[in-house]
Amino acid sequence: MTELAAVKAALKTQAVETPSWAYGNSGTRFKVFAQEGVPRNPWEKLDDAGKVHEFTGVAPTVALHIPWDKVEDYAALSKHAEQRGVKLGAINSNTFQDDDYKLGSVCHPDASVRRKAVDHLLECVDIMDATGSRDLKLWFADGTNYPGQDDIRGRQDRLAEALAEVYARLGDEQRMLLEYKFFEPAFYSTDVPDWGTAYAHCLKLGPKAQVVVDTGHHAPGTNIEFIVATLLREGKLGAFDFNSRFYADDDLMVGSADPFQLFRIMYEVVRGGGFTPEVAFMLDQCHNIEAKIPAIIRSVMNVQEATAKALLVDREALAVAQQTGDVLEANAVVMDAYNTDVRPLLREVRKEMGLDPDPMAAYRASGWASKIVEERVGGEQAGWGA
Ligand code: PSV
Ligand code: MN
Repeated sequence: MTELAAVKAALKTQAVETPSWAYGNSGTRFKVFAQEGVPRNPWEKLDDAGKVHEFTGVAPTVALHIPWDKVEDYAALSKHAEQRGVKLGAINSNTFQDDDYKLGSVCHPDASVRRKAVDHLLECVDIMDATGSRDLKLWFADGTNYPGQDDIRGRQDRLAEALAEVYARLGDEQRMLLEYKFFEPAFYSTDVPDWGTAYAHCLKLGPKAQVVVDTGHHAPGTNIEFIVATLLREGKLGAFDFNSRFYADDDLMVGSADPFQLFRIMYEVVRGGGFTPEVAFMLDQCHNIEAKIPAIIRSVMNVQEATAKALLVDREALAVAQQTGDVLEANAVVMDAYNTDVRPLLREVRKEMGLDPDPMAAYRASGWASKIVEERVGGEQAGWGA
């Protein structure tokens, strides 16, 4: 196989998981702007996710968020997804929206609140059994706002205990993905603030516990690709939550703020052998002011473009330059790949996959946007928190 054929073959295997919550209404703490045609339930979210996959060919799974996507019959939901060409993906837990969780969930000082939180996580594993999902994704809003508010170290013990109970409940093929975030909603201390804390917990738990890198969850200037390289080297990179940020956890379209960073991250993924199904490539975004489905299509395409560029890095030439200390040449090799216009290549890949080469135009021409505006009237639109 020529090198270009190998790059194309790799691109055809790409899988980007889209989040159910990105299809619903969302906003900031100031205002949620409703859009016409937004899904009213998990079934309609899957209808939209099916469209993203239909036009991109590389978004075959959809992450659910419990309880927002709770249904009576998960087998029926899985079937509904499959009829739309997609499958159910990671199950995201929610231990941050009940009054009980004011002082935390699994790290709460009160054992009865911890029990409630752990029971929710166990319920999520039950749902995984029903949906056939591999991954349980955990993000905790736990932390403190004031020095002295709680015992920072004691909270780590409570976290470890809760995670161990859930870990023990996982089936052979199931995994726990632990996500970190450096701040918010707690501002003084956060219980899983960084990759080191997540890694330490996952290491103790065992091989089924893996770290999630949410690209929006780092302080400005953080070298995220270094974290990716390190976690891959340690066999502990389980997943990405892709998005872009300008200031904080902005959850904007991945690749919109800093496509070069996304390329650098994807290069370390490729370099570290992480471009496999063992690493879940998920979006964690919200579309507050832009149309949701095309924004998700655009995001998937941005990931594809960064991946194509990462795959195009001439690694042999790079190794020679690095070995001989040719700093300028090494940097030039990386920049050559980054500066390549990969859009023609991706258009070819799509044609070979039987897709329209321009997913954005194909979606626009499909009439889906006006169909859902016409049909989805009445009922309550899904949104962040519902
Ligand atoms: C909150 O920061 C958050 O965006 C986390 O990144 C989770 O992955 C997501 O919500 C869904 O719970
Ligand atoms: Mn996330």
